[in-house]
Amino acid sequence: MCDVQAVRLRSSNEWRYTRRAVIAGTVGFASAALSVQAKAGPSLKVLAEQGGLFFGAAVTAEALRLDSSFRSAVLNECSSVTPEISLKWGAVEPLHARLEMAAMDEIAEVARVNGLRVYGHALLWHGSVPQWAEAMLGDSPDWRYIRNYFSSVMPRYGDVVRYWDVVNEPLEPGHRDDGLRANAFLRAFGPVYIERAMREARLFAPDGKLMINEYGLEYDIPVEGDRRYLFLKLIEDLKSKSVPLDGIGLQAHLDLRKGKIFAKAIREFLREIEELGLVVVVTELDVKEADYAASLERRDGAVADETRRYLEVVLDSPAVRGISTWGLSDRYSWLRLTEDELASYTGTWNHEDGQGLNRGLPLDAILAPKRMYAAVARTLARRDLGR
Ligand code: 9MR
Repeated sequence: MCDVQAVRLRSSNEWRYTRRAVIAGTVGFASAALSVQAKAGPSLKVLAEQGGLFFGAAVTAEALRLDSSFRSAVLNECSSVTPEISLKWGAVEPLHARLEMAAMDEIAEVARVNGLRVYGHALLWHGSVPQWAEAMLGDSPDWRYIRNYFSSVMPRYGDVVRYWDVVNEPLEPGHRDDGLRANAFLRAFGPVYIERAMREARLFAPDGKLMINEYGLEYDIPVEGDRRYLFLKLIEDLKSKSVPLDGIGLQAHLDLRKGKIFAKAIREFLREIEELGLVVVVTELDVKEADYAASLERRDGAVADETRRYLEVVLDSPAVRGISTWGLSDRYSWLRLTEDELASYTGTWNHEDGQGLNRGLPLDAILAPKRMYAAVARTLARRDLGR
């Protein structure tokens, strides 16, 4: 029987707890390296390459540095890594004019040494504006803060970064006709901040692929329908002004609580994107589960089925250039169970083997490939055959 208090304690900071424990070596993941090696068949990066794509995952510098079995899995499977945190403004310049690049330098160096690309996530994002910038942009809008940030990171990593999420999550339906989110940039500079950011980014990355990355575009629910529509309108507007926009990132945080993906709408959306001549990258694929009490087989089956449904639609588009998952192993996932979920599933799992975690990434907590891994592999392989 699970002790509620213990679960709560672990859950309130569950992911960090787990991560720290792994890093400290206090949690037994001894079979990890074995299970990765035991996997048969070509890696995801090889399958992706055969279809002209890249396969990547979001990582932290800390996990790459301290968790050697995880690092091996990343190097085996990925041709691209996305810094989960280290490139964001809040991470790079937590205090004004005091740059902290060590973590991002580490990720870039791992990429250089091992022949990987870095996916440049993310420059302007409401979720990572340093406090000083939030205040200063509020008091006296000065574009130089943004220029300094761009000029500090873009040339420095330009050799390994091909794609840049210049603007992340600019939309928030339901507030303004244009659907733009009232973030610090909109408040300081008005809607033109997006155009300005893209033009600024072009100066520092003349050959980079400049992207806008967005979430919540997959399901048949009103807010996501609105977001698909508003996203297309925004892109059309930018293209009509010859703004340097090369492509869009589809975060693809799939969510089994929302039902099944709305394949028809996604197809239509992608067709419009193709017509606008833009490329597409799936940037943050993972799956939030709906039922943690089901058997592992059912849980992993549901995650894999939704992944397959989504990738079958998206990989059908000639505009797609690559897929990244938001983490590679459930060991490091931002998808933590909510308090309510933990309360309702008390006693269901044994945390030590990672079953108390969300199982929405290709590898489980001991780095063994799950059915989601097979779903990604199979859809990538089919794209190859289809060419
Ligand atoms: O997964 C990321 C988490 O570890 C960070 O604390 C957080 C703030 O930097 O950002 C998370 O990543 C987000 C991504 O940058 C944008 N899309 C949603 C992701 C999950 O929140």
